[in-house]
Order: sequence, then structure tokens, then C-alpha cells
Amino acid sequence: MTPAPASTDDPKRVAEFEARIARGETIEPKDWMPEKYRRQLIRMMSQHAHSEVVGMLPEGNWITRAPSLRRKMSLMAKVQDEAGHGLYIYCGTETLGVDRHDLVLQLLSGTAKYSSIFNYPTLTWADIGAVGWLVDGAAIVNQTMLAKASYGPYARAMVRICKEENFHKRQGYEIMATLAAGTPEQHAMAQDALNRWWWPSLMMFGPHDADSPNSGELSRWGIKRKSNDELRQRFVNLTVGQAKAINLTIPDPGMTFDEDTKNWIFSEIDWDEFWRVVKGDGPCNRERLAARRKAHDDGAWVRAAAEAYAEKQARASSAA
Ligand code: FAQ
Repeated sequence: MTPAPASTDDPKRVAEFEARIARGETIEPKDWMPEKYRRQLIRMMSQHAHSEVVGMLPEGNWITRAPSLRRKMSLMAKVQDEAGHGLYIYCGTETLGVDRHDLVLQLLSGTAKYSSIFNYPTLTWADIGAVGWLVDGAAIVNQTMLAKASYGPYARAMVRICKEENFHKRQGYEIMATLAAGTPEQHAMAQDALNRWWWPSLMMFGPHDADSPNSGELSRWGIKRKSNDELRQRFVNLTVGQAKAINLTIPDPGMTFDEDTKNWIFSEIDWDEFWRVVKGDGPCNRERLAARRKAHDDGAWVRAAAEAYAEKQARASSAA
């Protein structure tokens, strides 16, 4: 991959760049961009790609235990989609002049972040419903906004990914609706999953705006079109009605509806828990990284075979 042209963040060029953003133009890989814009995108997109890949683990471990062939097929397709999203976004980061191999090594060495949500365990089948409904639901709210991001390759990736996430959300919600309408035990299982996944899902949107060091730059450069708190609020507003419709209760008894703003006002998130999980000390952080390292090691022969094949092809074409 050819590295992006060296950028000299000279104020005149930055001003021209910002004028392009203000006019709503899309920035493409060969366009000049401030070095900080490029670095912010690499940071955010690589964390996003890692999240999609690590995000296969909590659901992947239920493929063999899905309760019917239909459920198994949907879940398998969903987990494969997440792998595709990860690879697609890694491709997007490569348009910024980085090598995905280096990004993967950052994940495996524990220096790169990925979404906190994937460090929670999937204990029952209802958790698969909750992940689809809430985690994909939150991802859609976030990514619909990112589909309007100023960087073309990322925005276009989000358009395609959101279409698939919509299917994921529906399959999760359908699992929850089926369980919630089932026996009292099944209803309790669905409620328990909602209880455990609700707060971690709200944490997916990141810290409060006032505590979000990256938001200023990301907003100024049109990468984030809405703030962490705005998106979290939108997700809550959408989800309360969905829970009611299937007779489940959001585990936040203090929640109230504000008639003026039409927002559901929810209780404070446990930010200590959030930062603990982000910093590597959540319920499954170690397990997730160990699984990714094992997958990487197990795949060494595939990478070696692909390289050997590419070399053979190159030799054959230079001899011809
Ligand atoms: N977990 O300054 P901010 C999915 C970090 S995909 C871990 O507010 P920013 C699909 C943040 O990186 C889910 N770390 O950061 C699926 C920063 O650290 P840094 C992933 C978090 O970037 C479904 C620091 O805290 N989606 O679910 C989290 O402006 C089912 C300060 O925060 C994306 O990645 C967190 N929750 O806003 C797959 C979407 N929140 O880098 C499988 C793209 C914050 O300075 C199964 N990303 N941090 O050291 C974004 O929209 C943004 O990056 C945010 C964070 C909103 C996540």
C-alpha cells in the first residue's frame, strides 16, 4: 500500500480543507488531509474493525447450541457478516496508508481498543437475542450517523454495513419477542438478558460529551455528525417502546419521560465499570484476547500458503 502523501499541516491548507468539509464535500484517499485527521480516522476505524472481529466471539460460541436449524443458519450468517464488516473496515484503514497487519498486531498485543460491549459473556440463548436487538441496535444508531462522515471510504462502508446490521437487529429482536411471549421461564430468561445487556449497550456510545477528548476534532472535521450523548439518547428513545411492545422492562426504575424534549431521562451510567472494561479489566477481556491470539496463530499456515502462492504467481508472470 502506497503511504498517504506526507502532509504538512500548513494553516492555509488546513483552512482550505475545512472549507471543503463545510461545503459538505467528501474527502477521498488521494486528497490532501491534515495529519491529525488521518490519524483520528485510523484510530477510530481500526478500533471499529477490531470491534467487529472480536464481536464475533460472544455470538460465535452459541452457533453449535442454537435451538433450531433456522436459528443456527441466521446466527451463522450474522457472525459471518461481522467478519466481513471487520475486513471491509480494515480495507478502509488501508486507504489511509497503514498496513492492516500492523493494526491486527496492535489488537493482539492489547494496545488497541475495541468496543467494551464485547467483554461481557453470553450466558443463555436469550443473550443472543439481546445482542442482536441492543448491540446491533446501538451500532445502527451510531453507524447511520457515520454513513454521513466526511471520509468517503468510511462513509460508504457504513451504508453497506448498516443494511446488514438491520437484519441482525431484527433477528435479535425476534428471538427476544419469541422468548418474551413464551413460558414464564422463557420470559424471565429474556428479561434477565435485557437486565444484563442494557447498561453495557448504553456504554457503547462512549463517555459523556464533556469527557470525550476526541469529539471536538471529530465533529469539527465532519467525522462525527452527532455527539456521544445525542446518539445514546436517540437509542434510549427508540428502545423503550420496543421493550414495552414485547412486554419487557428496561432495568432502570428511575426512568421518566420529559414531555418538553420528548426524551426518556435515564439514570447515570456506572462510569467506573465502563473505564474498567475499556482498560482491559472486564468480565471477558482476557478470554477475548486469548481467543483472537489463538485464531491468529492457528491461521499462520494460511498466511504462509497465501504468500507462497503469491510469490509463485509473481515468478510465473515475470518468466512469461
Ligand atoms: N469501548 O473521545 P471518545 C458493533 C474510548 S461495532 C471501548 O468519546 P471517540 C457491530 C475511545 O476509543 C461497535 N472504548 O472517543 C457488531 C477513546 O480512546 P482513545 C463498535 C471506548 O472515538 C454488533 C476514549 O474512550 N463501533 O457493535 C468506548 O470520539 C454485534 C475516549 O472516548 C464503533 O467502533 C467503548 N464503548 O468516540 C459487531 C463505531 N467508547 O482511542 C458484532 C465507530 C469510547 O482516545 C456483533 N466509533 N471509548 O484511546 C465511534 O463511533 C467512536 O469511536 C465511539 C467513541 C463513539 C465509540
